[in-house]
Amino acid sequence: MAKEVYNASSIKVLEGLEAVRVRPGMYIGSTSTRGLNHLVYEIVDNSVDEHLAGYCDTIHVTLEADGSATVEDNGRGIPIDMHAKGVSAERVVFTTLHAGGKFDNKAYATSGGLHGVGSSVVNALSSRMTVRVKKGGNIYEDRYEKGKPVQKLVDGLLPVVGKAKGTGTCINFLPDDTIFEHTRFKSDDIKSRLHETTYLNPKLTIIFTDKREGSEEEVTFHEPEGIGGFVKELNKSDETVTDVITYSGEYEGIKVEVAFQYIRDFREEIMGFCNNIYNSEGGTHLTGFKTAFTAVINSYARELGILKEKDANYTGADVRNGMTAVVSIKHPDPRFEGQTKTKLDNPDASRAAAQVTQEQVVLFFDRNVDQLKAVIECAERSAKIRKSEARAKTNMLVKPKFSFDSNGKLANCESRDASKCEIFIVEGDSAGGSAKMARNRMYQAILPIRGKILNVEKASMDKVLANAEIKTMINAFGCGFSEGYGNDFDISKLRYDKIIIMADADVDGAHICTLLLTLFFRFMPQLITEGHVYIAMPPLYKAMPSRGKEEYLYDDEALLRYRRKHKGSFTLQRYKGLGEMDPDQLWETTLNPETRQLRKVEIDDGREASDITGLLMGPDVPPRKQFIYKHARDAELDI
Ligand code: TTJ
Repeated sequence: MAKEVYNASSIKVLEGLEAVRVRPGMYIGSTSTRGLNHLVYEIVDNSVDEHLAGYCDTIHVTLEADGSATVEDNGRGIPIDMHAKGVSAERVVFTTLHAGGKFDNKAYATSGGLHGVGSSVVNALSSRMTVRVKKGGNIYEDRYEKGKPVQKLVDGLLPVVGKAKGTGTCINFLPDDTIFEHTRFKSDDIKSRLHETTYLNPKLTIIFTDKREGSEEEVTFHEPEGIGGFVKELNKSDETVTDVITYSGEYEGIKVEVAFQYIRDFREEIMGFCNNIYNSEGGTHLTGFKTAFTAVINSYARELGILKEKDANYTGADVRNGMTAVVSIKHPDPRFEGQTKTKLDNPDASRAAAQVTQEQVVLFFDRNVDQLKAVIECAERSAKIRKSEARAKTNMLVKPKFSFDSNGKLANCESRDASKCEIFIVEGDSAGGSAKMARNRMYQAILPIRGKILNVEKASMDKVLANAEIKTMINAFGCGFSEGYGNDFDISKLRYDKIIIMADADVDGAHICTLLLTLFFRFMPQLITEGHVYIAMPPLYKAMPSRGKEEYLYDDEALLRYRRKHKGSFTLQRYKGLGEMDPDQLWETTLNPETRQLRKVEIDDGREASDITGLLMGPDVPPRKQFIYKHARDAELDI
């Protein structure tokens, strides 16, 4: 190995990259598939920055047959000349850890914050990496293994390995299988992220190629309509009630671009981007946009006499009812806060988004009153429902005539030690009956509910709340409920550590799951965020071999495994529903904490939820729904 690797500054560098290998999660979030895909984004974002600088219009992203990934652009090429440290500048880029300096390094002032400086991290986490730079008719090459340079330099500079026309950078890397749990990139996630990148950069083309055996494909992403096209795509399977409306402007050196459209559904999906990077926790750009938009719509509604003097203003949520929007800003010095550092924090971003919105939206609606009226109709529908929900809630709170167990269906447990208690919400009376017989009476409560009673349209949550079984459930939990966080809800009063939804693995079961999760998420979100909600996973099959022990199989994969492993003959019983199990079986497979399988309902950040849902449902579901569908679908697929 070349000597120069071991001079003083290099040793410091290697210690830096070693730190990345020791705690990879600190640098790429996780070592799951998500962290793995992140490696690709870290590299691609460098080429996108080169595009933003005006020098690159095409990026090739290739998942190679050998499991590595290649990113190639036609930019100016990473600088390869001698750096102050006595080696090629390229080597400095790939071996210097920028962490810590990420947010205040002016050299990266136009980058999105978390990206653009991660190439050394990717290097450190790759068992091998090859860098090729095309410049001045030559191809220069450098190579690394686990972040350490293995290419011999020529007087500190990269060797020429071939001739080339044009300029550009090409990186190939193989993720280290001793670091990552899995090393198979997930092409659907990568494709959707690359697609998103082309919406945000309408002059950029990204060509994605999968060369891995069995999943070969090539897709070209190019979206000349920009974020307007993005909104159109998000709404492609919805009934729209306005056009896609786009505007842009600049204020205090911050560029603001917005596209929005309303659909005929009770949902809101607003995505914020800063310097092309998605901010899953939102931030000041969204706050500014929302505040200004709400004010504009309220003042129009009064002007048009739709809101009378005695009427209260529409709330922000009313005004955004049915809105799909993308807010994309370019900021010279973005700052981030929040748990995952994905919440934009710059106060001037709020001012810029508000200013541009206030100006441009008024300009547009003044000339397009039909579009304005469609928006106000959406706000009006939301306000109506909001008021009826408030009424339903007051009714519940002032007349708690239902007792702890209003209709006698709850079979409560004996213990009052909440940390040990569980409540099973069971679909169907017959499964409920079996569960009551099978349970551990000390710690397990059973509440049967009937599916069809719950079958209420999503808009009429007040009806759901009026439902006796749901009342019983809310009373049983003991912590009240409230829209959003805070006020009436008190998690410390929760009577059960685990709330376990037990439903059949069919469409009705998934529907019940969806409704319950909707209800929890909307009125008792802390049940979910604090990890109290679970979905029971009863087995799909029981395999009974002619000799040997019978075995419960929880999914089709388990069945396949069983078939492969088990050569002799066996009888297979398929459970169509919980009702088919006798109490003993139900205890063993679903209730007994020692043997059962539970899926904990967890909240991912918006991005992950949207990725997964994108796969299953198409990218047209807002975050809350995404979350709910995700779990309901999981239930449908896996229970
Ligand atoms: C920097 O300023 C001088 C001209 O080149 C600029 C530059 O860095 N260009 C550049 C970097 N283009 N492409 C990259 C790049 C591409 C990949 C795939 C990965 C990395 C780390 C950088």
